[in-house]
Amino acid sequence: MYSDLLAAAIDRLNATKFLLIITGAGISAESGIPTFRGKDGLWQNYSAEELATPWAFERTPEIVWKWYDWRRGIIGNAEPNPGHIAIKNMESMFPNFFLMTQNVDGLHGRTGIKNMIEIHGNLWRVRCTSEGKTMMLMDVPLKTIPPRCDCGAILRPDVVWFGESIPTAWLEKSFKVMELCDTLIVAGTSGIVYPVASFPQTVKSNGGFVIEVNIEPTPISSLADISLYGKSGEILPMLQKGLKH
Ligand code: BV8
Repeated sequence: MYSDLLAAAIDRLNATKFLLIITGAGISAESGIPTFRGKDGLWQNYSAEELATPWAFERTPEIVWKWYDWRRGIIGNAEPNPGHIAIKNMESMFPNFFLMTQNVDGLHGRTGIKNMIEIHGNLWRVRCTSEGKTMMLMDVPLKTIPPRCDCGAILRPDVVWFGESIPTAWLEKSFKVMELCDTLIVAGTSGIVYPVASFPQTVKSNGGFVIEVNIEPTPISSLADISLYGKSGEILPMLQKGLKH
């Protein structure tokens, strides 16, 4: 029924008091959303520097805005997949649980999960470039590209771009849960983008147990205690079904 590695991961989870999960774009791949660095990746036709940076937005706001509109068009038709659902189900199966996602697509939030931070922001939210206040894009009149705040300043996607620091509050929360968790599941991330790429090592150094879920080996594989190679939409539900909690 289960491979030995899957059975070992389930044994570990059944002994876990605080489960931390970190996800990346791979968890949304089975919802039809292209990943960043895969063969059909989002970055394939563009370089991150051209689009996901503050200086790109300053130089060509319309191009950057339209790239996010294109992505919202794809994401708007996507549904959370069994991997997202399994994570939501796990939330109530552990004494303590926390999800940290790098994804900006909002799919985890659509499962109703509560204990979560979207550490790179959310592309359905926008932020005033002058006042810093945020609002949902659906509440903004789209008269111009990019749209403008009622103060007149242009609005930007409320995401963390390359070269931008992750908000301190989110970083502080991240380091707290990495200290407290006894098991980390890291699913669907290439382990390339910092500072999140360093988080599995931080959990390891804190004495935590690391379970990796990915379709292929990544830089995280060398430090993971268990690497489960396969689709997150298949593996995460199998892990969840094996839980006794
Ligand atoms: C920071 C939001 C301090 C926007 C994203 C030079 C100048 C400036 C900075 C740097 C620099 N060099 C390095 C840096 C640091 C930089 C960085 O790490 N760069 C990398 C490329 C080397 N990091 C930053 O800039 C961060 N801030 O460091 O602040 C600072 C400040 C000033 C100057 C210096 C430092 C901010 C990083 C956040 C960037 N924002 N997104 C947007 O999305 O539009 S990053 C983007 O990549 C997404 O958030 C994405 O989630 C994230 C990580 O990618 P993954 O999620 O891992 O996706 P990927 O496609 O790579 O991998 C998918 C994986 O899934 C693969 O492994 C695949 O095998 C697997 N998979 C596929 N299908 C499945 C699957 N697995 C399971 N099942 C499947 N079905």
